[in-house]
Amino acid sequence: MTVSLPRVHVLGVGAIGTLMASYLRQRFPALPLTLVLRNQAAADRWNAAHQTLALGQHTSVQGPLPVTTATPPQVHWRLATGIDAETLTDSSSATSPIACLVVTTKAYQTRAALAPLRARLDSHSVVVLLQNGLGVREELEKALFDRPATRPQFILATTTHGCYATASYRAVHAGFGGLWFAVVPSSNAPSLRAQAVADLLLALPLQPHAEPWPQFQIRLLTKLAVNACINPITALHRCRNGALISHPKHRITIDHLCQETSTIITRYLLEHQMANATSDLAFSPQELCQHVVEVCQTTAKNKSSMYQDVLHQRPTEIDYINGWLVRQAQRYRIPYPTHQALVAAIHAQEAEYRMDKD
Ligand code: KPL
Repeated sequence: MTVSLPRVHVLGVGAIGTLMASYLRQRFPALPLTLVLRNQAAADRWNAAHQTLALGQHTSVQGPLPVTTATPPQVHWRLATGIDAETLTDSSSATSPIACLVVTTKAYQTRAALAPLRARLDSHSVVVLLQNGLGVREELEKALFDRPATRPQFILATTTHGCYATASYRAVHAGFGGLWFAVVPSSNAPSLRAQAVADLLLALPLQPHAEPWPQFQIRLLTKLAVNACINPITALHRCRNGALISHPKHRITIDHLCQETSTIITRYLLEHQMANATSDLAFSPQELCQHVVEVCQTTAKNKSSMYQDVLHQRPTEIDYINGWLVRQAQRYRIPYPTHQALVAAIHAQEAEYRMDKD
């Protein structure tokens, strides 16, 4: 049986949204592609950008560097044309069902961004979530898709491609990494459409890897653990990743974070029956610390994504990184003083610049 290419809607057209939509358009020129724009201002910017997406490549790297780097394909500017746009606030905007929605909004924006599209998503839809941290899917299920029978099929994805926006609908693909994803098991019958979307992702020249769900969960937990032990310290001390390993004070904080994180994740693995010799080892305090130090070394010159958020006075993803660990620790009644202190300190910074803006 052949499944025709579903129309793909992309929600969240920042750096990663531009990367995904540009590569989808380049790789599948006949694929129907629609950008979902937040409001009229976004639609005006789309018109000012001549309804095109541009993805460039520079040799100088800004923004978070991927942990694994390889040479990006030698293309300097890709211009993606022939893309439709829908504005959420436009009363005449489409009401037709959405077959495939690729969501690249920040974790904390996702629920509000998806809510206006709820009526267009059902168990035949596939939603690809590309957020940092953990907890977004569970939040969406609780708030928007509480009836399992009408839930879309979720695909969770994570990327190490380094990409930053230079203007609206313009981004630079600065570092070549990989794209990993997994279809989330659901009680609904496995859908052919989820397979078609997985095939689309696998065909992108972004080093894609489809993984079984348990293996992918370990990948996400590992990324979360590393981000939780690096990002908030760099954001609070306004330092690059490399500084964390050269300052004894930061090394002590990392040690405490690794201890707490290891205990929390080990309990989580047990609860979800994911514990085995390999995962237990990966999340021992020693292994975790070693991994964090290695990431600090390989990304020494990077400003972490949370440091950049704080620098630009944007909300951070702390609630989906350390906040997620805190929520698990509370459930398990495990102490989490270092994570708690960091979450509180980042919230205080966010509140300060929110007040400055008001
Ligand atoms: O993923 C990252 C981030 O900044 O969010 C690390 C690995 C810490 C690189 O900066």
